[in-house]
Amino acid sequence: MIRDTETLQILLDSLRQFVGEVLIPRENEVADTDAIPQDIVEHMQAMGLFGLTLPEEFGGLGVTMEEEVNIAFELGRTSPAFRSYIGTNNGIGSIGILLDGTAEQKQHYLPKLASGELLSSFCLTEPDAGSDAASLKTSAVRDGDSYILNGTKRFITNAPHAGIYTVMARTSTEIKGAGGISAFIVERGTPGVSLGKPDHKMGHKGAHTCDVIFENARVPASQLIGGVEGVGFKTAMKVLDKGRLHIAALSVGAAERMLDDALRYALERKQFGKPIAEFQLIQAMLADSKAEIYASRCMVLDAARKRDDGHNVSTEASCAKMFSTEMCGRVADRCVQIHGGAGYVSEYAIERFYRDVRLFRIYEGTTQIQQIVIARNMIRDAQG
Ligand code: COS
Repeated sequence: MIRDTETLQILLDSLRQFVGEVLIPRENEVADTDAIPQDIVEHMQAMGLFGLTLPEEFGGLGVTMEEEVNIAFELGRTSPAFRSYIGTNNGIGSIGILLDGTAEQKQHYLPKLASGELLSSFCLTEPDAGSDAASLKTSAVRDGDSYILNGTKRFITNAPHAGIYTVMARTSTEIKGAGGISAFIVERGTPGVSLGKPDHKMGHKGAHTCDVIFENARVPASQLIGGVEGVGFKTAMKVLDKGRLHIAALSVGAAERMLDDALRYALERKQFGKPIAEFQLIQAMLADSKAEIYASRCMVLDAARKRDDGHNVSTEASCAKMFSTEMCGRVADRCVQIHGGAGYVSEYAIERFYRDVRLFRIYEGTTQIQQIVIARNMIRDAQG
């Protein structure tokens, strides 16, 4: 749902300008230094980008899902590290508090997240619990007015910068699986909370992940999200339904950028006496990419509108994430191919994008997890 087409268009135009004039020219710097420059962080803060999805009452822009995916189409056109920096506050790090938090928790944390004063991280994955998220082992044992947390969370985006962590931990050893999991807001600086070494990743330079380690970390019971035990896994799944749609939209933006770059290259690069864009085998790669991006764009928009209409879009979000991220991988591969040898050297952005977009098929649920979610929902619906 788009609330006001004109207002949205102004926002999208200013974002496109910001991406084109400020972010794209700094991509190499971010890749080389493995950091988002402070002036860009402040620029993103001034533009209100940390609170895009948070309601206006908490200082955010309160965008709808359809508006959000349109924004993600634009942000996807540059290095994912920029989006990643604002991504957790708009998505996995804040949405659990927004959807299931108490009034006090929302009032206390969401304004700081919306302004970018505070960064948040989402702590679900563990060394032995990735796709099988319900098998997580981090424990939270009630002790008076507190819970004592023990365990390790892995690959946590923005953990080195975060002021709060939304942590899924097991409050019940008797209830196996999902029903024994609760969600907590843990503040940085809590005694017993420490960070592991930075992960050295294939791509996404400038976006930082590491372990978050809990060793007898005492967390006040008031930090239990929603004040209810045993529903933390559901909170995480609802957060991911939304996050998956966002990643699908980012994949569309990234694929559009790569294809634009490849088309420009194909028009400039001459072989056999003419621009390679005039060769039909190159045209096939351009055309297949264009059509697949278009299909993804339609799919993402449709799923976003359904979510705004109040439908459960677990299936659609997984379809969009699976199709769009796989599409993005195919487009990346073709665009390297169109660049030929130039696509394998870092002078051209496609070499970096090829590595960056590989993650889209993995995080917030692998393609294989999306297949499982889709098929399970189909079977459940068929059986009534
Ligand atoms: N919204 C709300 N509730 C949901 C839900 C959703 N999208 N998906 C599942 N649930 C609920 C189920 O209804 C079930 O509740 P009941 O026991 O009351 O019926 C509960 O959560 C457990 O669900 P399920 O039985 O489907 O859990 P499984 O352990 O079988 O696993 C998958 C579910 C595999 C889908 C889940 O573990 C998953 O998404 N894994 C990937 C994790 C991931 O994306 N990690 C990325 C890192 S985070 S960036």
